Amino acid sequence: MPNAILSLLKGADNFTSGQEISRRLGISPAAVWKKILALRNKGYVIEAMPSRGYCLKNAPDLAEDYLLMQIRSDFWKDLMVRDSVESTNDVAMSLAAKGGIFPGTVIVADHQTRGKGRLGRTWESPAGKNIYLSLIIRPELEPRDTTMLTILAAVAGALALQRSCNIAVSIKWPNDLVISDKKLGGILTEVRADPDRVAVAVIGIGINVNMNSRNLPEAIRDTATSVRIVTGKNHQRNEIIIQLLGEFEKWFSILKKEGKKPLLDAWRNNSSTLGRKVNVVMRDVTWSGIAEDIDDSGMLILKMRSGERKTISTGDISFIP
Ligand code: BT5
Repeated sequence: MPNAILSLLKGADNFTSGQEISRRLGISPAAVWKKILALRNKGYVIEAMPSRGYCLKNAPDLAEDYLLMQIRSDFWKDLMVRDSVESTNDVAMSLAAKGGIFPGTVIVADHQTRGKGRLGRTWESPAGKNIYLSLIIRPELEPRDTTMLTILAAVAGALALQRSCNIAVSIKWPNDLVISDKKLGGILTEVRADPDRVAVAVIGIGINVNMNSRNLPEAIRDTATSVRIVTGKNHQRNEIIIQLLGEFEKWFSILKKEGKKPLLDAWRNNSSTLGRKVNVVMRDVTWSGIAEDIDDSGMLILKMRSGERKTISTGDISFIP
């Protein structure tokens, strides 16, 4: 449930008097003051002036009640922010497996102790800096179309970052968000599927937001970047998450109503991969060629030197200079 007093202050252009808040919420002025103090304890900056009342000046950069207040849609049903978890994907999957959790739930964490990438790799997840979140959805897709969810999340992530931080993020096939070929975000989609339908999908998205070069863990110092490193300033994680959820909802609805083409085109328009010479490694096999396109299921079409085309379902790309 959105915090009522926060919604009131956020909706006001300027100061709101204590009396007005008391009246609107049906509580005493002393109770209003108590709630203001509770919000301040959570890191909200609320100015209080005896003659004018209260004014919200600033919010913590990652806050559950702020996010709940901003998400006004029927698509997103619930959102929780946790201080520290092993992996938001694991939390989401186990909640979904227990039932009683709605599709449309978002799990966000400030820190992950066992953040994971594909194939059992580690996702570096230091506290207080970045976005780690998992979306629980019931996508009504056939299992073979699961890749579309990764495509969708990548498009939503790239557009959200372009809009909220004004940076030139692009998508590296299959699941990376990059700037100048350095990785700034990754997506890990996991599903529980019946034979003909995806029963539940958990889409995990990690975005490096406020890490600076000194905070970059040793393991990724040469290959990774963050929004802060690119823009030189800190960004509100709340605002990026709100944009991301908005873009995800929008593209999900386009996928349902208009089919895959608009989404695949949006992916192509934001791709850093297409048209470039690449090596694609899949387990112990490497293919080289030009990354020509993606097909209708999001697989990479590689044009090899022989002229032959190969369709690749997953792998890791490196660019050939
Ligand atoms: C991914 O895997 O890129 C998927 C990352 C998904 C992370 C999110 S966070 C929320 C949710 N909960 C989770 O536990 N996971 C998801 P992959 O393509 O396999 O890339 C992993 C590789 O990226 C690692 O082997 C490192 O080389 C590199 N890497 C690890 N942490 C990174 C980081 N923070 N930034 C950039 N690169 C990183």
